[in-house]
Amino acid sequence: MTYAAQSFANEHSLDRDCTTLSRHVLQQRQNFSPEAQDLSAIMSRIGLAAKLISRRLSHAGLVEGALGFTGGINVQGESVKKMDVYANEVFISVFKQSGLVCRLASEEMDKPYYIPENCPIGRYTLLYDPIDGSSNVDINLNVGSIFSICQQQGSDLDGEASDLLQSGRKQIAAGYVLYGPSTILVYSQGTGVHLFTLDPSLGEFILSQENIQVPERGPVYSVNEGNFWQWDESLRNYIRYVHRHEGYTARYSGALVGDIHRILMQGGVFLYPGTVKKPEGKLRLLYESAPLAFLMEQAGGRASTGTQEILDVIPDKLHARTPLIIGSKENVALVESFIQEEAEEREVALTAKT
Ligand code: P6P
Repeated sequence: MTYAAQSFANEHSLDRDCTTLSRHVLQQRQNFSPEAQDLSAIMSRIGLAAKLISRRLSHAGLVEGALGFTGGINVQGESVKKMDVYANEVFISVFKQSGLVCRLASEEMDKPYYIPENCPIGRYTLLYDPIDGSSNVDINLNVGSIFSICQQQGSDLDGEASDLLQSGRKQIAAGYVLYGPSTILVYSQGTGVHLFTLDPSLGEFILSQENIQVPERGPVYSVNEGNFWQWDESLRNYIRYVHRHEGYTARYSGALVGDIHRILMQGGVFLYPGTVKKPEGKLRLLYESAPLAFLMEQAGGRASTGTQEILDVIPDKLHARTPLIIGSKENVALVESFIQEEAEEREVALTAKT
């Protein structure tokens, strides 16, 4: 190989290895404004949190006290895993002395956590699910972290962080970390969806895929069919449809991030519908459905409650839940068509009675 060709190959390889999270944020903004620098620094710290959690997960079975339950119950009424607590504290620690993030809102904390030294200078809030799918932790299956970055609106003098109760379209950036065979970080700041892979030898997340587009339609439907009899008839009709038609395959891991990543990469639809007992469903809007919806829309897909775009939902409380139907445009539309059909039949029946 000529020197020039070798030099080009080296340059290309080096350039790729130097496309870290912080550099990519600035590249995407094509400027070095204070806002761009802030987001670059925030993403770099999220990357640090992901590395710390990935390191813990990679040998949790050898770490005293890393696995199992704490014996506590979180604000969601769920049993808390030791890894939930550890990961939550990691995110808090990486943003201390950052001057960037004043508030953190987490699935694991009833109220937002304020980092005094960062307030009020830091005008950003991180909303996150530190370990999503923690039921998988003790059996060494994939888990994830989900994050959303918002700009603080107003002074929040009462410490209620009521400005967080806003549409998901106000998010500045959002993403997730998937702790799988490799640890990857997928994010968007509104200019496409990009994937970084952790290179343990460098200790850096390196860009490995840019501008991911979810297929218009896909074969996968991802849902916990164990809840079948708790769903509305419309969702049961959708499941009957995919059971009876060629070209569909079921995949469900019990951990949202892994299931969503499969949909993002291969197409299809993930559903966590409401049930008769819990019409609002299980998944939380501000730090699960909304960040994932932001990503999916950026990738050319959709995310709906079944009757409303997820990104248009304005929550009434921090830990509000919504039903979630998310993925390829055509697959989401198919699910919605069953919901619409059922609603129309009910309307007709109601009209006939009156
Ligand atoms: P189910 C994990 O607890 C989680 O919040 C998501 O990661 C996952 O998609 C869902 O709940 C699984 O819930 O009811 O199917 O076990």
